[in-house]
Amino acid sequence: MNAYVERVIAETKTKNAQEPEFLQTVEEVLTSIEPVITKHPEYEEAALLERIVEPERTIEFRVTWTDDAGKAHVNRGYRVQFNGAIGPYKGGIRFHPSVNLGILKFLGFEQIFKNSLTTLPIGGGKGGSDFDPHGKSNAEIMRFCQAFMTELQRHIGPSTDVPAGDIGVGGREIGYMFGQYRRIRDAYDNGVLTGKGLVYGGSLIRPEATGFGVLYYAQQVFAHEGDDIKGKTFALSGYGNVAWGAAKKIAELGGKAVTISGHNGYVYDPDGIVTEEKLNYLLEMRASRNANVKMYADKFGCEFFEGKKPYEVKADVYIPCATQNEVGMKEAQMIVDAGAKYYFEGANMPATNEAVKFLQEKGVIVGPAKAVNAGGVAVSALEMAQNAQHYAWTAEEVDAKLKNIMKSIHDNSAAAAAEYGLGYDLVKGANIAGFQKVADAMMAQGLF
Ligand code: NDP
Ligand code: 2IT
Repeated sequence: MNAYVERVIAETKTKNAQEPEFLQTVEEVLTSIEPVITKHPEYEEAALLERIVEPERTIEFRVTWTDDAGKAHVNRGYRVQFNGAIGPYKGGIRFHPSVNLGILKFLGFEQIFKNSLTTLPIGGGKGGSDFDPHGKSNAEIMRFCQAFMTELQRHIGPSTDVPAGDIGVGGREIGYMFGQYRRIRDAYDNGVLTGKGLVYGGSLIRPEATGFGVLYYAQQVFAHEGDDIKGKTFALSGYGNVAWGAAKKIAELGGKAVTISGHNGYVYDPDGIVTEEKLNYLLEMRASRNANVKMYADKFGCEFFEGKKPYEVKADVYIPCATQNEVGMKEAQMIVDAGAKYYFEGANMPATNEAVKFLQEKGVIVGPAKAVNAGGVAVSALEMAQNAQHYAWTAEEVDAKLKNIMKSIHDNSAAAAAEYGLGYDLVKGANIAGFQKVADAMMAQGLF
């Protein structure tokens, strides 16, 4: 391995020993950009890699809120402003009990290269809290969002840092956070958050963007392979925003999503999640106080497999849309055994590094998260552009731009891999293409 890459990985491991998810992505990205580092010895003199693995700023704060009985609770809030070389920090907010600084650093690090790949001017950031929205009333969610934004508002702005949604944060939460920002700052800075409701500056297609983008990217891969989505079965994990958008587009393109999942198991629907009623029910489930994937099985008379993951179902294409590291070696083996040729990452880092390598070795085409799910943040950047113009584009305009962006991401990744003699390796290609632009910007801007 390149000695500089090796040294920075080792130093990062020593410095961040308590952050396994962050170390996982650093190792994955740095090893795959090795040929670029070898080609550019000047990066070492400028400590480029040491800088790129260190967030420009991390903010950690207390969030105090009261439940419906009047009892006070304290959660931890965070914002990681990882890299602003190519634009304002941009990335979602996650509310989930597992959230800690290491998880947000992994997500923020991935976001740097994903955002660079979108071709739009956005830096990388991520935030969140260990607050658990499951089982909370609407009023409790509102009070939590207000308390969270009361502190966060002093660190963000339309040209400094622009949060959006992620796990546990959708349109409702963005609305409450935007309301609190406006109340405190007394300014209609609607470009400060994305994923807003349509009536106060949101963009058409933003709710669908991540899932639609996954399929637009997949279409490019299918075209490369001389294949077609029509008639294919898809195994999805998750039942939230990303899974919903993906299932909807799969149905539109003549495919069939046959599984969805949550923390407690998965549902198998052999007829496919293809009707409007079923697709809309996913939205209802996600919004309900006791959201749980079993609700789908109960409503539509399908089987629920408690405590199991959907990878045991045979499908042509696998698209994880839930959380990190749900695909280990066991699940990767199931995907290979099913004879599937395609695996696209809707979620962020859904597989271990070992599992991704194994899938590629076995000839499965892997579409990596930072390319495949970039449609969400790309339409967020289009929302920022519309807000800055005090204007709104039609759904057709936004959708056409999203399609073009996903094609560029695929083509630029494939071209970067080819340039370094890596064949059609979309994983390394995405890392190289995403990294190169950020590296050029950092080198041009001097030491920072
Ligand atoms: P949602 O909150 O809408 O849905 C999350 C889904 O993941 C639910 O089905 C949830 O099930 C499941 N899930 C969450 N945590 C776990 C866990 N620990 N184990 C098993 N299942 C879990 O989130 P999104 O759809 O927005 O996000 C899904 C993934 O996509 C995440 O990795 C996110 O980072 C990524 N992503 C999201 C984008 C967006 O625009 N929203 C853009 C790009 C990537 P349950 O409720 O049962 O826990
Ligand atoms: O992981 C992601 O790209 C997101 N959660 C979306 C971020 C955004 O700013 O729209």
